[in-house]
Amino acid sequence: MKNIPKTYDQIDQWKSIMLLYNSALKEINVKIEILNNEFIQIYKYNPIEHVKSRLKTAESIVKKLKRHNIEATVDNVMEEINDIAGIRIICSFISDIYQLADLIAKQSDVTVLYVKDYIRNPKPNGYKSYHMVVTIPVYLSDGPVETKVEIQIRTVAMDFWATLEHKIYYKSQGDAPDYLQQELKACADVVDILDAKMYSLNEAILAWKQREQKKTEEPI
Ligand code: 0O2
Repeated sequence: MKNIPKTYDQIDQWKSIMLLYNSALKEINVKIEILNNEFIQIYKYNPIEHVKSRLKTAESIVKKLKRHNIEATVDNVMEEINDIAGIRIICSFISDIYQLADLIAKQSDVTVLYVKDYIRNPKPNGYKSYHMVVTIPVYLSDGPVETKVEIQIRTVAMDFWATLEHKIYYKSQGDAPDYLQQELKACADVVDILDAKMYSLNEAILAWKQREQKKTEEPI
């Protein structure tokens, strides 16, 4: 087995791997942009607030391997770490999340390896997000290479909670006192209420708009 880059050969190998994951990220980004543009064109509606993508740093990869007691080798990185290429899609409403996930999964060159639905099954700390690990072919000079990408889809409110929790707690690996964990969970519950309220407000406004439109269309 090869070790994490120490020699020039290994550094080259590492660079090739990162090029592969970076290319996979670009391909997924284009797919998402096309889906969003199509939505705007057909339904005059934009389900995606914004998209962030990133390549996991070597430091973060090694830390994750250590956390799972896995030796830091290049083979292990490719086999065991599923979020080297990560993309996060921030949607307006929960319904957008499932619709988008479905559209991504249906693309003929995308293979869904597995899904972790932390929206229907939130983590005990309150974390909510829809995760899909997919592969997508990256066409190199000597043929296609199926490359893993982790897609996280969540609402603006879920993202607000997860981003701050990541900053203040997630990386502390459960060392923080109980009362702080409870406070974070309480914040996650507020986020749930906010998501549900914004969704029902949106539905109510759409229904009101339809009624108003009908009124103007009715003969006098
Ligand atoms: P970082 O620093 O964000 O990259 P798997 O990938 O399925 O083999 P893993 O990684 O345990 O195993 O899967 P999971 O649970 O889907 O977590 C993947 C990523 O989701 C994490 O990556 C975080 O980005 C995010 N995540 C998961 N749980 C939490 C949580 O409780 N709080 C927050 N804020 N984010 C979470 P990393 O590599 O752990 O961290």
